[in-house]
Amino acid sequence: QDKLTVGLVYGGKSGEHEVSLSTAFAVMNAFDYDKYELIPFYITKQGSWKIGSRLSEPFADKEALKLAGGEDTQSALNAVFSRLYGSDQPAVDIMFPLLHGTFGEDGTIQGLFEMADMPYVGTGVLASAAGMDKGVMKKLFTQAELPQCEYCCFTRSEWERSSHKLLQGIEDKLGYPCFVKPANLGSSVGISKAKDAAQLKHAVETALKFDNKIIVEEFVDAREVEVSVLGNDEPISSVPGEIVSSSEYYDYAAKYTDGQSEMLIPAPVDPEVADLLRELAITAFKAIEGSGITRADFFIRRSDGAILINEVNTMPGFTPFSMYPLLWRETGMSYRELLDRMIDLGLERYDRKKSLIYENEA
Ligand code: G1L
Repeated sequence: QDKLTVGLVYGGKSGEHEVSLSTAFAVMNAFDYDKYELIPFYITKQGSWKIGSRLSEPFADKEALKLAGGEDTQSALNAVFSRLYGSDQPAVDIMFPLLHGTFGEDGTIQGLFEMADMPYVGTGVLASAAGMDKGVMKKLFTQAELPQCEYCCFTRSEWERSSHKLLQGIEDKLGYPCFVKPANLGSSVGISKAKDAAQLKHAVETALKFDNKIIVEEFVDAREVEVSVLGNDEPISSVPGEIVSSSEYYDYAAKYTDGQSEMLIPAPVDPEVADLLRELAITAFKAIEGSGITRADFFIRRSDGAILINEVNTMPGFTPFSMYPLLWRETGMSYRELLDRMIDLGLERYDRKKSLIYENEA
């Protein structure tokens, strides 16, 4: 049998548990079972692992993904680490993680796969961790000369030592309103808008409950536009899409909704703007040393049309109705083709790294 075995990992301890299950169900249904077999790995809300049996067709319903009566953590991790046991036939050819920061910082599940000598889909350890930390990300963007909004970044100890000086600095540099966020993007909590010095102080203290590093950003009145990037060393980018919260464009041709907001695909921007966005998205992917996939999120400032990068997301929404896959569909790649490509890229990265190590040992 020459089918590739994909280990689908989903669930997890985070608040994204249900999102992860729905996404895993969509991914499972899109696979071409002439090419792949699937082994489901479910991480419960308590953090234990369950492994299901090998599948040559999707489950009938989402609930079955919870693997009632499935095997325990030890069997699941034995399968992940099967290469290290010297078995000639590893249980899984490649792991496909659909998890959000399950073990605190991102890059951790990728690190587990690295230690297990197991290929995996998506960004590697470094880019996953960088994509999770807004402070590190912004420094990398600066280094790559990407335009971004004004911001301040400081730690808990800097705040404790000199909050007065920091508050003054923020006020002078950013003005009001400004946005205060924990640097770790894993927590969508702890974010607030400050309109004056008192609110700013309070906002920082709130954010410090969720992280030891804080980011404060200037307010930018802007449109929000996103671009999908796919590849390893020579990544390609998709057409841009726009996120709109109002019904401003209610008669626009290709309008999608993911329940939260509306998506205009492609984004109604001039062709030169679209080209620039696609180029900057690739620069951002390279700036965080991405591999596999990232979604680059931009602002287009209303006052002057300036393009600013907001962030890159290494674990974007990934149902067939999410921005990332929809942008590829508009660019000419189906959801199923996208899955094929992502798996190829994960295997390619593994093979390249493998040959490097062999050279070093020789
Ligand atoms: F590894 C991939 F394929 F790159 C990958 C990993 C994770 C793509 C998308 C996601 N997304 C998520 O895990 C989620 C936070 C949307 C939960 Cl499903």
